[in-house]
Amino acid sequence: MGFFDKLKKITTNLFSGFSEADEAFFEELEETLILADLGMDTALEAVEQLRARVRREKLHDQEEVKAALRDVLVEMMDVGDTAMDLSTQPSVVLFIGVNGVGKTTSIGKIGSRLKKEGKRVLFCAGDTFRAAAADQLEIWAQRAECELVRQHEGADPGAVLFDALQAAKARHVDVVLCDTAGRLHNKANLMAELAKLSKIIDRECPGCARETLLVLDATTGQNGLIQARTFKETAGLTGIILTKLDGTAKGGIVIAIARELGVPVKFAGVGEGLEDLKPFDARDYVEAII
Ligand SMILES: Nc1nc2c(ncn2[C@@H]2O[C@H](COP(=O)(O)OP(=O)(O)O)[C@@H](O)[C@H]2O)c(=O)[nH]1
Ligand SMILES: [Mg+2]
Repeated sequence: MGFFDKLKKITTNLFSGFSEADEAFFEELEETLILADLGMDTALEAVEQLRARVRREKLHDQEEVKAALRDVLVEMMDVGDTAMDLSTQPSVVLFIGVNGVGKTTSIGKIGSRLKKEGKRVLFCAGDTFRAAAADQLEIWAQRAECELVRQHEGADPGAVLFDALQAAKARHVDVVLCDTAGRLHNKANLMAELAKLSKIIDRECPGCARETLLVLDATTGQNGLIQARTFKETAGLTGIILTKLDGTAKGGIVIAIARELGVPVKFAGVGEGLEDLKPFDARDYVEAII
């Protein structure tokens, strides 16, 4: 079974009655893509591109049209490097996003992957808003066999990050994965908090490789796109982690996000277990939904 087999196919009905790529087909395709949460603009553009390709390449049968549709969607998602830059020791990765999207869980899963690749990984419990948040990260640290730096509830996230970076340097940690609180979607707060964290990284680890990953819940569909726009304006995102792709028919949001924000999706989550997150592969993904 492929990683994306838990995704729902979005085009089954569309191609079941396929006879030719005529106007009726393109109209139905547009509707299907909108329902799958590509959003109006991205759906229209995908259909436009497919139409042009069908005409130019004189495509007729179902398999040819399907393959062309897959190519169009894969190309739309090709907006940048999907690998993380972890080229320095330490490298620092910030995980941001609203409550409940899967930040802490994703840190656990990514930590476990990096650990298995032989890296020394340290989690930074930067969500100090609730004591339970650090407890949850601690459980993931044990599961993933990663180190953890935490403080008391209500501590300054900047102080926790400072401690984590000190520890990382002293222990020759390869990657620091930093959790953040989800209550920062007020733009001014978010900007101030991220600027502060960024300054601490600059001071403690000048020139280090960094990622700022926005975690989004795929089941929230177009709402996720709105969140992503706000975060993009304020946070200097380097990538997206899309969680909860398992069992949703709204997986098309991946395509809308990549195309409209120009930020690559770097990881996808399809469940709650340690193994349920992988580097995002656009080709595998499109083959699972089309
Ligand atoms: N089905 C599914 N659930 C997920 C996935 N990622 C996270 N979750 C669940 O979403 C809930 C919130 O996750 P959490 O990491 O605490 O979110 P945070 O508030 O952003 O840190 C938890 O119950 C997770 O198990 C995923 O890819 N698929
Ligand atoms: Mg959390």
